[in-house]
Amino acid sequence: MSRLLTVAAAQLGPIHRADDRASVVRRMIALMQQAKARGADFVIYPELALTTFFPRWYCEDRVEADQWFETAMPGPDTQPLFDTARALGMAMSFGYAELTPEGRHFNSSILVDRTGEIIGKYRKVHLPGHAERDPTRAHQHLEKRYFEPGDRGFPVWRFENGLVGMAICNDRRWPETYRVMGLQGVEMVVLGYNTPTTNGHSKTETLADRLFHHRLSVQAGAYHNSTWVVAVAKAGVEDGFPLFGGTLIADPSGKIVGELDHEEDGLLIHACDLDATRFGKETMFNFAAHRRVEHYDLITSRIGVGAPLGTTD
Ligand code: CDV
Repeated sequence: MSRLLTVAAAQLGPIHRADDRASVVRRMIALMQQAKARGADFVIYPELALTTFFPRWYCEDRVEADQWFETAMPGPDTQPLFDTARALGMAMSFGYAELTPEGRHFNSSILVDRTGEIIGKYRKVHLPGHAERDPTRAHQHLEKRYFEPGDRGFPVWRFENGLVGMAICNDRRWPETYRVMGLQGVEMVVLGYNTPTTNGHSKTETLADRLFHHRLSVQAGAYHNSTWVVAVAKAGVEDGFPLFGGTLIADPSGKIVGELDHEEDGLLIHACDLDATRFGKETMFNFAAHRRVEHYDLITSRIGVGAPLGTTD
């Protein structure tokens, strides 16, 4: 018998600075209700789903940015989302800015089961951008100012009769993200993102180039680890700053099985057979049979590029 998990990638259109959490949660609930009506069991929302993509805004005093962080999950504004999920029997995952009781700041996401219990938390490892205002850029990307790198690695959880892991936005571009989860047998990676349509520097890179690299990264991660990947955008123009859409689901062979073609709130639904991950895991990417870890040392011992190791013999 196949293990079907029907997922809903719940893309969110723009969230402006002036939009409050309660209005965003209402949009998320509307998407969840539609997803349930269309047969989904698991709804996945984007990175920093509750607010505008605030790392584009420079706050001289970092404490000012705490307005965008959650000190409790669920909190008063997000409780209705949890209540709806429990009432509908819907599992969910979404990203948010986390401020811990110790005053630590993370770009986080959670896995919530059908009873509304948080069973897993991930904190974004690969933080792009910069920590200080950069006047040469068309827009700021201050993740290194507002967050510290995740401190939990890339765990995988037993979830919905399968093995599920999380990643966040820039993590999707790093093969290590998927491989660490692949080594735990991951069958589905869920990830949200906020990706500007321009990079702030290049005059030549097109939106088509950026969407190509988004797809390439997700499809390669899926294929190399024989896992489903559900990638969910926050999209559209937030206070004049455009984010691309491109919400998609890649199957364990790396093929895209569905993709949204707009930048508004919307759903991409697919019944994912978790057993479809077996073929790749037992053949081309049978790690136990084929990996040669004695040659992979540089992956963890070096961070940047160093001297070449080639010899003349
Ligand atoms: N939110 C992100 O991590 N965005 C990055 C941008 C800055 C390139 C991304 O990888 O999509």
